Amino acid sequence: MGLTIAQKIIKAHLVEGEMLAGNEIALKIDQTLTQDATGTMAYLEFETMGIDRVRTEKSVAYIDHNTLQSGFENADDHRYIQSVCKKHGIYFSRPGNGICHQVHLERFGIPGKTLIGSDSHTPTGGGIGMLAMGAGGLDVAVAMGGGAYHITMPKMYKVNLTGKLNDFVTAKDVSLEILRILSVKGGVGAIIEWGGEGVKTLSVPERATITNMGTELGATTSIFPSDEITREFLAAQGRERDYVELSSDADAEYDKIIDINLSELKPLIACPHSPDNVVTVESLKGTKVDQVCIGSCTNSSLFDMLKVAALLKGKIISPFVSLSVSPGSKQVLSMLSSCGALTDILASGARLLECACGPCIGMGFSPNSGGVSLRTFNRNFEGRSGTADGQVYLVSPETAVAAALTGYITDPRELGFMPKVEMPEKFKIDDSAVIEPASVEEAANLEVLRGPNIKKFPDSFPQENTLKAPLILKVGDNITTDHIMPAGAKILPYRSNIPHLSQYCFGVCDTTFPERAKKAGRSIIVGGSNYGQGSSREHAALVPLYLGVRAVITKSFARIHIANLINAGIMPLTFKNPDDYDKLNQGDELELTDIYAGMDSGEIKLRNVSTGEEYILNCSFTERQKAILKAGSLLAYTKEIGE
Ligand code: MIC
Ligand code: SF4
Repeated sequence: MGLTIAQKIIKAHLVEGEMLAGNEIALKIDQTLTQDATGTMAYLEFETMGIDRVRTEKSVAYIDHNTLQSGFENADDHRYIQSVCKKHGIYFSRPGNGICHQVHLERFGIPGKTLIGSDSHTPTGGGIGMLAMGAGGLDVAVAMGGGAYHITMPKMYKVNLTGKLNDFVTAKDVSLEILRILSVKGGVGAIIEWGGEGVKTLSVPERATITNMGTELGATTSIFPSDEITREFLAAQGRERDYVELSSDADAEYDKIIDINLSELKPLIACPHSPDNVVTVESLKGTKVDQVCIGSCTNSSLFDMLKVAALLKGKIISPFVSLSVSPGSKQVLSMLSSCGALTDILASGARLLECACGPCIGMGFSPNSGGVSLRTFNRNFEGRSGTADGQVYLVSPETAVAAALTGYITDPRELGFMPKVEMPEKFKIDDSAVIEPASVEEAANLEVLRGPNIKKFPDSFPQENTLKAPLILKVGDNITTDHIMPAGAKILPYRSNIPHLSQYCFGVCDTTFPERAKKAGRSIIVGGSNYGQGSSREHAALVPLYLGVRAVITKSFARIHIANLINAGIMPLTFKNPDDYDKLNQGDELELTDIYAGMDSGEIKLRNVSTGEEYILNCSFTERQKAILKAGSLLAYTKEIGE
């Protein structure tokens, strides 16, 4: 049987396990990336492992999430990351150099290589045929130390593209269409390969928009073939040597095939508060808009920005709308500036923000109360914008410009003529904002600089055979990591300070949770399906751990979050009968007995002490996962086995 693109890369990197969907496999990781909001924790974990120098082919640390440095906290964390990088062999991309995924695609990504990043949108690299996956910080730390990355061997889905996008219909609309078809749970346990004749009509930045947003499907990753278009992109980045051709075999088999005819797509929009809440832009025509944001790792390429500039040229935005534009990288910004496109953007009345995540992670530019904000981003989870009742819609850059000009949700096709935008033959190459690590000799004498914001890592608790604890919080379906551990300008500076962060845990759902959990000492959370979707932040496991959470029982989990829970030593369990979810109430006293035997048999008994009822919970832990839970955490386990 032939192989898919992902299967070929997996085969070439397999260090353990069998390539059968559902089996645990371990992969050799060629490259890693971190960003500042997850990076401090990842490097603290790396340091605990006592390894002098990273063992990957290339590891890069980006500072892009919290670049405001509104107090010493972030400035200290950035200085810490920079000093760790210098000492341990990691490249350091300075604040201002751009968003990790955009810069990595431009300067470091290589087709056919494996990449894991402590950020859920790492699959952006799939746009050039990398097997790129989001992971928790600890998994990235282990990979930097040369350890393998463990995942469940995914199923293979294929999206077969035919036709060609019409003017004003974009790669973002393709992403929204697949979300409409599959939903935010539809990609769980799968890798999505994009193929078919239509692929040849999509440039690398368009492909990267699609693989970036594949994260919102819950997919392990998404990937495009590496072809002539990839070669041209790499050559334009001065990296033709990194090109390898990659395609699936003609007889490769897929678990699901979805057909999309690009020619038939219309401009789409995701309504609050979920990326799969998708309708056509024309169906919302006339809705008043307060704010428009263009940027984020989904839509901040030079290609996107040049289209925005061409559409804004000679026009002035509506006086009732505020428009922000954040180019994805220093390369994008400097090229926009040298060709004059930046002037067209600014002349329209737009505000230029730094080349960083910015409003996407709630770092400023929050909408007014109840305000309607159209964003070219990938997530519109409740409260993520920083305004609790903000109404965030996800759109393409073209739809964003149409709304900024008219003040209302407007089908961009009404703008009339779409100016032609070409990809440059050569990008402007200037890597001066990437600081190289020190040589081995030099590194030995370097000091790592730590600030007072870096607090102790929470203690881990080896899993005991019985767990008796109250059901401290019951939540519904599709709980995101933004619910569990919110981000935003007020909280993000404390990503290396778990005690401080803990005050905000589950704040969107229940502000009394942190106090109640602390008082209970140890506790259990119950959730619905797709619990923990969204970000890769391991803080969504570490903070509950700090507050005493010992087990989370749900209908189902999102991939990265379940790994983070296990790594932190919190037991993730699912209801054998999903209807039992309805029989549990917040405040019930719960008891799990014979946990060790249950881990082996795959079923653990849950007794509701308050009602006397009993239920069966599923757990399908691998031997390694059982050992991690029994040791108390992945770090404790790694130390135990002396990896
Ligand atoms: C996000 O988009 O939610 C983030 C912020 O980039 C996160 C990482 C984080 O929480 O630091 C992600 O997607 O993994
Ligand atoms: Fe940054 Fe937003 Fe992309 Fe996350 S989704 S990496 S916050 S731009």
